[in-house]
Amino acid sequence: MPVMPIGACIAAEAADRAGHKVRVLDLMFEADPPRAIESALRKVSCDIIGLSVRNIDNNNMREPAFYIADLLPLVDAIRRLTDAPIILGGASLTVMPEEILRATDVSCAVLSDADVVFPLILEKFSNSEAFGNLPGIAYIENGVFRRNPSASAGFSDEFMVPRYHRWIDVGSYISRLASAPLQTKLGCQFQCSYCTYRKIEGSVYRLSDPQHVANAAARLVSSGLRDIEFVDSVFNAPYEHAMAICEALARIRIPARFQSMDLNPLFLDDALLSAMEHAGFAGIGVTVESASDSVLRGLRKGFTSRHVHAAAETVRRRRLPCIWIFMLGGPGETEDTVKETLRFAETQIRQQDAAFFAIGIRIYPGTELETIARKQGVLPASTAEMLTPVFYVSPDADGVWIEQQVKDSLNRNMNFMSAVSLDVPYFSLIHRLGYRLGFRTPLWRYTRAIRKGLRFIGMEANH
Ligand code: B12
Repeated sequence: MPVMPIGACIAAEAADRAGHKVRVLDLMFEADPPRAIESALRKVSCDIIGLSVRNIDNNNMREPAFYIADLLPLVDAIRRLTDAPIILGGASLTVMPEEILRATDVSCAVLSDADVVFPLILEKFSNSEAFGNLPGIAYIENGVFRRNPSASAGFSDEFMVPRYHRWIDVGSYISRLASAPLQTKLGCQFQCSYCTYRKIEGSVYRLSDPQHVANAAARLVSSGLRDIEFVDSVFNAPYEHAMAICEALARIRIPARFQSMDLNPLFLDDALLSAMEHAGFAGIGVTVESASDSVLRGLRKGFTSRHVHAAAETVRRRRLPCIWIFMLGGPGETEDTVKETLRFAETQIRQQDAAFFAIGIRIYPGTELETIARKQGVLPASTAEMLTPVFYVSPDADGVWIEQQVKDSLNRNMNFMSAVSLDVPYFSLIHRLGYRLGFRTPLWRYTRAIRKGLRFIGMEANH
């Protein structure tokens, strides 16, 4: 699933505005990334190289992919051709900075507010000055990991929408049904036991000005990017902010199709969905994870099965397409709770909507899930070893049994999918074909049609 590299483009834009000469090499569609790097470095001589590393892994227990292993040959390719310092940035660094810095052995990483901090680092390197006291960075000094607190000055409205056309081949993304990311705030106040969002964005909200968000959306649309996805950790919290964003979007009346994959059922009501419809939303995702109270408690979701059922009723009253996202195997999961969640999905989700099931939860260091897993004796890996994906499945539920239940449910419900459905080699082809056939994002709206089509030609994923 191609995702536009917003972080890399923000870093490039900030450096450019600070007066540096900037080139972006987007490796997303390169068949041989190390070779692409070598060929670029033979043409351009660089003083400093920034690497944007978004994902550590694919969060998929059944077919885990470990992307940091792919990063090392890229760093080697750079080192073969230049001595330029390498600076890392991206969500993966905020999740596991020490482990990735040690694995790659590069100069430093930017962990927050790249638009401010990246130009400051560039200035320090340009003047051959020490950079160790800059806010929001991490580095290894004499074998010791150092991390400076961020000096957050609030949400930066200025860099909300980088000039994508200047930095990357936007057409390649559009033709694969990618949506343009737009962030309206930083911060997450939920306490979910497995989640990294507070580690990445902090737990204090930093809100943007809704009118600036609307203006940014208008700029995206006028540059040909009509499919816009809100990438806030949770779109509808704080509720008033989400409402203000929708109202500002509705006022400017632009031909955009908005989506957000991350709505919390606690703050999902008719007024919000009505405001989202007026704003031009084409689809929403509700991340309930489970419909069972004991699992919701174990995941520390902060809501109960009553809220999950109420959210389903609200969604059924509106016309917005919705995808329901579930995560099975969390603390407190048993055979009964799995059945309860699947029963909810099979009876409460409309035929035209979709459901996604993940099985097993990626354990990240520093989360409450890590503590729970260690207490239960199911996590032998040390913190450093946790860079390579490790997953949690409740000791009270058998992973293979859960997989079979999900498989059976998928066979009964053509609008359901699991990580296995996405892990097929022709997934990218589906996107390109979908675009040519006139499908528009979010693609999950067509889950039933796509699965039926694939089944008809005998190519459906073997769930
Ligand atoms: C929205 C979102 C999605 C959306 C994206 C929609 C879209 N159109 O962009 C969807 C649902 C599609 C998605 C998919 C996936 N996601 Co996601 N997603 C997020 C989320 C919530 C926000 C990402 C975002 O855009 N943030 C806003 C931008 C501005 O922030 P940023 O990219 O981090 O960039 C900032 C800094 O990192 C820095 N920076 C970035 N690059 C660089 C480079 C340099 C040199 C410098 C100096 C700085 C710098 O500058 C930016 C501004 O400060 C994050 C969690 C989070 N709160 O960050 C997870 C997250 C990024 N996703 C994650 C994962 C794993 C995935 C998937 C692999 C899941 C899956 N199984 O499919 C896929 C991968 C898709 C892909 N091709 O990469 C992980 C990645 C880390 C990890 N654990 O491996 C995160 C962190 C969540 C988590 N579980 O911890 N995701």
